[in-house]
Amino acid sequence: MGNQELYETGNDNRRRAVLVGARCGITGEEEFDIGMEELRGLTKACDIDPIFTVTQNLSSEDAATYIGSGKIEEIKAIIGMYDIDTAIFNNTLSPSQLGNLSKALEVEVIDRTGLILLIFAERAKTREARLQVDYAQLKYMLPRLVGLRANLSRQGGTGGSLSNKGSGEKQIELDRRKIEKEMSILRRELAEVEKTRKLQRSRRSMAGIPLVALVGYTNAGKSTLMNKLIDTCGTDAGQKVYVQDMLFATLDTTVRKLETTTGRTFLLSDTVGFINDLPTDLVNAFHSTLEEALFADLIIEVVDSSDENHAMHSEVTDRTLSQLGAGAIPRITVMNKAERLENISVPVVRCDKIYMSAKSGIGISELIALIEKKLSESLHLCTLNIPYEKSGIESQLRNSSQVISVDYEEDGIVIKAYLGSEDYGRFSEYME
Ligand SMILES: Nc1nc2c(ncn2[C@@H]2O[C@H](COP(=O)(O)OP(=O)(O)OP(=O)(O)O)[C@@H](O)[C@H]2O)c(=O)[nH]1
Ligand SMILES: [Mg+2]
Repeated sequence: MGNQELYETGNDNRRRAVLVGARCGITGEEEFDIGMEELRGLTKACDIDPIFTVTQNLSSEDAATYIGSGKIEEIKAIIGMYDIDTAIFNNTLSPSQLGNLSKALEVEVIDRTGLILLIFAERAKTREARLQVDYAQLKYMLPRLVGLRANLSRQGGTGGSLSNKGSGEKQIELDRRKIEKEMSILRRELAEVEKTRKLQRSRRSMAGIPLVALVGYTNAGKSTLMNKLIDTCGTDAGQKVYVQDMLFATLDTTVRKLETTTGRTFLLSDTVGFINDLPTDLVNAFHSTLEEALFADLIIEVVDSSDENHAMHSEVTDRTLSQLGAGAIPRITVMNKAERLENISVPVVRCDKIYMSAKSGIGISELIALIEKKLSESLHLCTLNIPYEKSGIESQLRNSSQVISVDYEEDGIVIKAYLGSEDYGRFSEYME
């Protein structure tokens, strides 16, 4: 059983791919279709033209080649007919399946994990992201050296495969031991970078400025919203982030300081988006980047409300946040791109959910009001009266809270400040 679909004739200069998906056992039909559509998006994000798609229903996967021998012949015919140079599988292939398929199909074979790694390798810019991607690539390559080498020799060392791109180009010639050595060096460097990130984080929390983290499915509009918020209340003009209609436009974490018209300051972070079936190795590799959400005082979940699969996207976001241990952090849900919805005239605020349009800026002031409201729920605006003999508390508060005003009165120092829960408990005896 199965079917085929021709997409487009493709661009002459780009690589041309046949996309292959096998629906095995429990996967529902709808979920499978969404997965295949996403694979197309990932392929394009990698600058490869998806020319043809082949799908198949399987009761169980073939241990040697995942799909059966009949299907292999069918795909080989398509490859010949449409001048295709790459076969991209939506399934995760075992090292031997990858090697066998590469031999049988006589084109480069990439699976979903390999494809996401290629995109990440292309986009990673900061040192931390580069180290994380390099590490994940080596880990992926290690058990697949034979299959990947077959890919490489076929291409004569040119093209844009995992096996010969960026760090991969050198690594494929190295033997297993060399790769392992490289991985241990990267692990050490990553540990250093993570230490720096932790230090930055603790400095930020010492400064008492709350952190608001943008999270959500890839392409939902997080970076667009970040830029709109920077436009509206940024303290450093001109420091915009990258926006693109493609999956995984953002891989690095950016943090900006914002100040609202009412004088509330907060830090806003934009980071890598989530996707269904994000390979575990990548979640692990990007843990320190994704962890940014874990230390947030408030999470803004950005959803592309115009995407018919937005409910599934939200589920994935929820699941990923819980896995990271960030499930209980207060949250605002931004139903973005809502100008595309017919039955809603933006903006609409419903409790902690807002229907808005980050691109046009409609709803931005309502969102800022919502952020201020949620932040003040987690922070307490207090007036404290500190006796002069305890004046050390003033500098403690300046370090750990957001101080609004300080007045030196006759009977003590009167301080107005937003206190986090910890300080709120610690200094409650001085509250008026
Ligand atoms: N129609 C419409 N498009 C939007 C809106 N917000 C963002 N977009 C578009 O959606 C696409 C993705 O936007 P990004 O801001 O890059 O999305 P992201 O969530 O940062 O994506 P990744 O970094 O890839 O995870 C871009 O083409 C934006 O122009 C909106 O409110 N309405
Ligand atoms: Mg982005």
